[in-house]
Parts: sequence; structure tokens; C-alpha cells
Amino acid sequence: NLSGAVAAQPTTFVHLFEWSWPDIAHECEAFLGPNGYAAVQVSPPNEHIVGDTWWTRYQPVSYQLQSRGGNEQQFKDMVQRCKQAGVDIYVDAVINHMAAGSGQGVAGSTFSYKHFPMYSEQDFHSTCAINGSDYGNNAWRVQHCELVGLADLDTDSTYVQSQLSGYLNRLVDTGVAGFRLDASKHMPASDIASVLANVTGTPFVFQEVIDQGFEAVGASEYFNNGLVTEFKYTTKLGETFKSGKLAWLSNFGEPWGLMPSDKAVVFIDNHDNQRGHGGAGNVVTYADGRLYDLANVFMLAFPYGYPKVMSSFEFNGDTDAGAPNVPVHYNGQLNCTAQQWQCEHRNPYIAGAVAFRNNTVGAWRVNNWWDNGANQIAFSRGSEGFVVINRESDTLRAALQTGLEPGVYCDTLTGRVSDDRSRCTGEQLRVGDNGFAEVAVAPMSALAVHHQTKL
Ligand code: LM2
Ligand code: CA
Repeated sequence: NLSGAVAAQPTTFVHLFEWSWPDIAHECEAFLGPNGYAAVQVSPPNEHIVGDTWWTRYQPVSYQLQSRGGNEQQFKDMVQRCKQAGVDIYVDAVINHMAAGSGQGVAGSTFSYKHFPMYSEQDFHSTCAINGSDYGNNAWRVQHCELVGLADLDTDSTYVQSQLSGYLNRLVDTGVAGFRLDASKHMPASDIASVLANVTGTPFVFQEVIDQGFEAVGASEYFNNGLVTEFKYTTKLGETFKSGKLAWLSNFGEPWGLMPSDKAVVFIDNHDNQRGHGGAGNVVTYADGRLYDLANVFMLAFPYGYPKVMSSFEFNGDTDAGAPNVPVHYNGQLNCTAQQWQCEHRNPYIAGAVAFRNNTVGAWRVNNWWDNGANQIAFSRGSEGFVVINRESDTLRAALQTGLEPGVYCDTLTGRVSDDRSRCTGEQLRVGDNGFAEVAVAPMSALAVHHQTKL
């Protein structure tokens, strides 16, 4: 019976993009809970337009809990079963706009432009389109005009605000623990504050604001409402891993112009930028193979922000393509394969690094930074953990200070410790009396040990 991955304290969440509610419930029990994931970001649960592309989910038709993810009963069952497994649910709340054009929703509601079951013309801003140049110089238009033709709600109106807080409250009542507020940059921060003021309890909130700098609407405007997505993290880390030097990363975070760590939701890629949507940059994705695992190991080992692990599906270059038709869990089978669900969150390096983060929260600092001036790095987290990343084609061999107590440790990226702590299923690291270890890490590989993996 091998364990060792269970969280001491949760620190990481995962976006199970386009997973159904039954699949998510199953995954909470089978993998996320036991492996210390704190929460799941789920795709929008409300009624959306009919269609096969993934992005139909971002065109709301009503706030009924009926969507491609499943029905209301399945949604509630998922929330309860995940909670039982120690995993929170964060709902992706699409509240800036309603669907474009006219048509039908997946629960049978019909709509026409600015006419929905609970809204009519007066509940929307007067029609104008956001132009590319508005992002740099016209905050008013970014927030009051239409994003890609989506009918823009008058989020300043008390009626609209009551509909939105009513929707969020119904979700809180089912046990939902938090929200991703979609397209937050397109709503004044004060409108979001008014909506949240009428939401019961204190749900976790993070706002999607794409701010790479030089924006008319800045990420910091939203700090009073909760956390904010830090897209500069994604871009800068992606560039560094793809074409820079990992040696640069010793002071990654605020010194690089990033927002305060306690405000930042960070990620290597997201559902938009991995497929060139949402003003994508040069990001690292599952398609980059081992490089992606190494970037995630860095994100999870480094003390900055609240990390989100992306869990994707293969889209074969079709950036509109919907998810595989097959469930993730089917007939006792797990459909995580190259052509289907990617299940990045199950990669041993990524899941192992979640365990590392969970077990090093007590030492929220970087010590003993070492690099070779290029793409081999190592650092410790106080005396709680030590990580080595080798993004080069040569084996990394060095005697490095680990900051750890002497002993033999089990690498959490490749192995697990047996309950009696006598055995390790993966690589081992021997730390000597002076805290130094002779490290040997293969090309495009990493190693991470923490105090709970001491044999
Ligand atoms: C988001 N965050 O602020 C989401 O992360 C992003 O995925 C959403 O866009 C966007 N905001 C709106 O919620 C996606 C997708 C778009 C898609 C929209 C609406 O990236 O391509 O737009 O959802 O479904 C699609 C078409 C677009 C069309 C629009 C309206 O791609 O060409 O515009 O629908 O019919 C005329
Ligand atoms: Ca708006």
C-alpha cells in the first residue's frame, strides 16, 4: 500500500475543461482528493447555445443548471461527492454577456438578440463593438461595448445585478466554493463588487483579466474583489522555458513586474491561449511534451501565486473543436490518451509536484538557489523541500546544498513512499550530514523531494 501524496494543506486547483459532471465526480474520488488537489474549475454549468464547438459554453441563454456538462441533479451530485473527497468546485461564471444573435439553448429556451428568459433590451448596454485599439486606450468601450458580438449586459443596473447575484447564490446553495468570473476586464470592478456584495458566504473569487501591461483596464483595479489571473506569469514563464534561460528565474514574481503573489492565479496555459484564442502568447502546452511537465514542476515548486493546472483535450489544430465524445471514465476504462482527453493533471511529474507544493507551504521562500548559468536550476524551500530542474540535453551532475536534514529521500515526481516509510517506488536522493547531495538528473528531467518523503 503506497501513499505519500496526500495533501498536508491544499494549494493547487485544476481546470477540468469540458469534463462532464459525472466524470468530475468520479475524478474527485479516484484521483483529485487522494492526490491533494484543492479544487476543480468546471466549465460553465448554465444553459448555453446549442452547438458542437467548446465555446458554446461562453454564450449563456439562461441560468438554468442544464448544460453539456450535465443536468442540475448531476451537478449537485458532483458538488457533494467532490466535497466528500475534500475537493472544492469553482464555477466558471459567465456574467458579462449573453449569447450573440438568436437561436436556442440546450435546455430548450429560445432567444433573440437582447431577449432572453430573464432579460430584455433595457438590460443591455447600447450596441457598439470593442475594437482592438480600445484595449489600449478606451476603458469605457472595453467595458460597455460588445466582446466578439456577445450581447453586453448592463452590469450597472440593479435588476441585472440581482439576476447575477441570484445565480451565484443558487450555486453557493448547492455547495459551490468559488467562482472564476469570466471576462472580468469587460465589467467595471465596482459592478462586480456590487454583485458580490449580495452573494452569501465568502466564496473564493478569481477574476479573469488579461493584462499583459499597457491596458486601459488594469488587473490591479480588481484586487478588492478577490484574486486575478496573472497572464504575465504565463507569458514570461512560457518565453523563458521555450527560448530563455531558467537561470533567470531566481527572482521570478513581483520583481518581474507581476502582481502581488497573494492576488495572483497562475497557470502555464489556459483553455484560450493553448489554442490561440483570447490574445494568446507563446505559451507552453501539453503539445510540448516534457517541456510542459518541467514548466509545471517549476510553477508548483516555486512560491508564487495560486496555481491552476490545465487539463485539456486533443484538438488536432482545430481551435473550435469540441471535446471527445467518449467520457473520460467509461466501463472501468480511463480515456486519457494522445487523441482524447490529455489528463495533464495525472502526469506523474505534475501530480507529484502538487504533493511537493502541499508539503512545503510552511516554507514560503526560495533558499539555496543554484544554476549553471543556463538551463539547469535547483532551489530549496527552507528545510521542507528541494527541487532540481534540468532543461538541457546533458545530465545535470553537481553537489548541491538541499537545506534538508540528512537522510534518504524519495523523489515525489517519480515515486511514492510506502506507508511504513521503508520503500520508495522511484528515484532516491541521499542527503549527507552537511545538507549536501550528489545530484544526478537526466536531460529534460526533474527531481523533487520534501520532508514527508524521507525514508
Ligand atoms: C473569456 N474570457 O474572458 C473566455 O475565456 C473565452 O473563452 C470566451 O471566448 C470569451 N471570454 C467570452 O466569454 C470564447 C471563444 C470565442 C467565442 C466566445 C463565445 O474564445 O471564440 O466566440 O467564447 O462563444 C464565438 C466565435 C466568434 C463570434 C462569437 C459570437 O468564435 O467569432 O463572434 O462566438 O457569435 C462574432
Ligand atoms: Ca461589459
